[in-house]
Amino acid sequence: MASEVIQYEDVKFHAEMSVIAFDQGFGRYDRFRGGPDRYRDFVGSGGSESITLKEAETVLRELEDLRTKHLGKKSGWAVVKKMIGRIPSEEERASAGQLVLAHEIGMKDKLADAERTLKLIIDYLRVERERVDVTLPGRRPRRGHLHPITLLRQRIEDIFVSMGYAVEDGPEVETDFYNFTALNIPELHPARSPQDTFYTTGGLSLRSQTSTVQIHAMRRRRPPLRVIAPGRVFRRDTPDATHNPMFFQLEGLLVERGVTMGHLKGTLSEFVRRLFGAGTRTRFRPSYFPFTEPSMEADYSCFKCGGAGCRLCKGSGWIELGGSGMVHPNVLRAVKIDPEEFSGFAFGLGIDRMCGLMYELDDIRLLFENDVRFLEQF
Ligand code: FA5
Repeated sequence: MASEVIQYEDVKFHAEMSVIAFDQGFGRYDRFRGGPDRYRDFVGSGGSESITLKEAETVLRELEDLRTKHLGKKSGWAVVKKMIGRIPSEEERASAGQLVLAHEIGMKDKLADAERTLKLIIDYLRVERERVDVTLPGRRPRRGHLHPITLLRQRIEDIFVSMGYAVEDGPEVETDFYNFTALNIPELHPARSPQDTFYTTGGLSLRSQTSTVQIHAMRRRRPPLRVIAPGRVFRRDTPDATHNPMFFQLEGLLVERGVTMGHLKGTLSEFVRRLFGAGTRTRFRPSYFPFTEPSMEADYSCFKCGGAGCRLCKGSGWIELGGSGMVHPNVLRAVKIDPEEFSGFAFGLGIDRMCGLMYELDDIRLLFENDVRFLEQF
């Protein structure tokens, strides 16, 4: 055919054959034609025809293949176009050119119409797939709750706040002065050993009792003052069912004019009545603390058996509340308060052991194991 002379009729024939072949191939995609709104028939609630995103993407790829096959560089159509140049008559060449162009536009229009519909369907279905239904119920986050020690601490705080006490805070890392010396425990004093704590090489230590806050409070606020100071303390104690090397205490301090042991006893008695019930009794035993004089241990009647004796109170009917006493004059002097003018009382409770008793725990170490099966019970 290369050297053959080509006539208009030849081009027309080959062009029409090619168009027929194209139309045969395109036939199954014809349903996607119909103008810019045709896609609506396939998507949304009003669509009468249906197609999935995957199907639409496949069809779009097939249309691209069809275009290459029938109109691409190596297609029969490319041959037809080349034939035009070999028509000797200029007039016929022009007519053949127009004819071929008209057919080409016809085929391309069909492809473009179907492709536009498919692209719109694909866009719509992709948005649909990624759409978030904001009306669906959310996933509820698991809520934590307060630790049993915190719950008890808050109950104790509420009672003392209602009696006019302010809640005071103090550092957990202390100097020797606050932890011992100012509390009337000089160097080499034997009272340091049961309160042995953790020291840094720089002369600091972790406080072994919240009594340190007595000194901070008296330096910060001058008397008259009423404070409680809950917080973490640290001791070189070997862990067992009633001991931890880290535990919580709550300190109380009242310094005013004319304070007596009667005020101290009345305060602690009222406190246990509010915490454990109106029938709760107290008793006081002599004791020793370097920073109080006189000193005493306070006990309260067992909240479980009412004093008859049970497993909880080990048969005695009494439970130990903590240490207490009248603030030692040396302590007042250490913070430049005149013991002739002011007097006061102080007390210190161990929250962990109290918490253990109230919840009937066999072992206070459970409180710090962070086992949610345990913690979820409170
Ligand atoms: C003191 O720490 C004094 N500061 C209390 C005090 C304050 C007396 C004010 C006078 C005036 P003691 O060492 O006894 O006292 O400890 C008080 C409470 O802490 C104890 O009753 C106990 O409940 C708790 N406790 C002591 N060691 C531990 C430990 N290793 N683990 C858990 N709780 C402990």
